[in-house]
Amino acid sequence: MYSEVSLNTINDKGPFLTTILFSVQDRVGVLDECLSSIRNLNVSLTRIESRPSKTPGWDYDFFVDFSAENAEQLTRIVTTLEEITNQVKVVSATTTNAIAGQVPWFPRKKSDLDTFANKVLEMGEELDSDHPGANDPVYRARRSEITRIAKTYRHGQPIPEIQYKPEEVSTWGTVLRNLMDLYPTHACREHQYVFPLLIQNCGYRVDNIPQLESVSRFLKECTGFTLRPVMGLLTSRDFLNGLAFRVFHSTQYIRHHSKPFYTPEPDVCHELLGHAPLFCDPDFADFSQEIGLSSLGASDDDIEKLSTIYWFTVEFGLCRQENEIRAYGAGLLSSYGELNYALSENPEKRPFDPSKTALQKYIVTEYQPIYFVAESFKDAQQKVREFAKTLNRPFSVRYNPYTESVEVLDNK
Ligand code: HBI
Ligand code: FE
Repeated sequence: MYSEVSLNTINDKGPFLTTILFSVQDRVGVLDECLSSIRNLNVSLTRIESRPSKTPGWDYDFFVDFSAENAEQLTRIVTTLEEITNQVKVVSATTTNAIAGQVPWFPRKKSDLDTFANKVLEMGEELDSDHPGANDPVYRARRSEITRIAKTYRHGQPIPEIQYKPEEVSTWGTVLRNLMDLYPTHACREHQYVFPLLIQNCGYRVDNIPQLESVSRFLKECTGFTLRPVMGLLTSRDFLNGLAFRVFHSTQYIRHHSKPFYTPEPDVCHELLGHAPLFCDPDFADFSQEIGLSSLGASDDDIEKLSTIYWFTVEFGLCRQENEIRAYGAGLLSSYGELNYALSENPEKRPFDPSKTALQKYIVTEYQPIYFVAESFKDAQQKVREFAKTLNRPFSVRYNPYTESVEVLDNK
């Protein structure tokens, strides 16, 4: 299951960021012996994780990460461990030059996403001057009250409920009532399939704003996706990294009541009407996670390309269904005006092809002049996976759903 690095094939000089997997049979002190043997070689560990072993005859697997100065030291660690247990594998040994010099930090497990909680580009309090709520102190105070939840939220906690004010519910109702008219003729079949289920299970109604926690639980049952509250815009890198763990960062506040059909940023209408329904679809969930996995440790240039792909798919994607073109992008499914426009004759439509789509320039303040049409989510995922192989990253990753963590494989 794990790519095993053979010690005598390591030619690089090192140092190596190494992950070793060793298994033990349960007896008092055995882990201590293994770790002491590493400590005695003066090597410090950066991670240790355990799990019950899947290999017959062994009780526990341990994954340990450390930096080995050179191939000799790595060999010595392995041989020393082999005196205690003969079940030792080098899962990966990547030169730290490659890692430290080029590879940005990235989350290895779902709870690492807690580190993004305070890292927002725009703070709740400091709205741009052209934001409809910029000069409304009541709106701004309400926003800070809601974003505080995101700031203190930690992995594993239930998302606190919000008692939305009548004015907020009315804004939501206005948006929803309008969009419901267009969904039957404009939304993709996946959106149409799940919408009644969201009405039944999560309180999607014109007189009720659904709670993130309730929607998150429902998504989890459908595809394993979960929502995580966020204060505002994250960097593209952090935002895409979340998708690798099937986590969608979702705002919880609502747009300003003075302009129910306009918001310069994501809000709860955009997240719950545009994004959430699609994450209920298994193929779409896989597709989104594929973009996320490609973004882990990607270069800034590659993040740019993946963001552009995200933009023209998850946000503004169209797809072909029974010889018709339908919308699946959240930016369309949450905007009456652009949903109508996108399916009209006016904008240009091109087939989705990641290597071309990734280079397409776009503007965020107006309707898109060009949309990309996917054949299916499975096809789009396959294409993104092929595209990801062309990005310059010295390793590949695999998601382990049991541990909700990524395994880093040194071969591409
Ligand atoms: N952050 N909270 C949040 N929501 C988004 O939709 C979002 C983001 N950061 C970046 C981003 N979208 C896009 O610009 C893509 O680049 C990922
Ligand atoms: Fe969005």
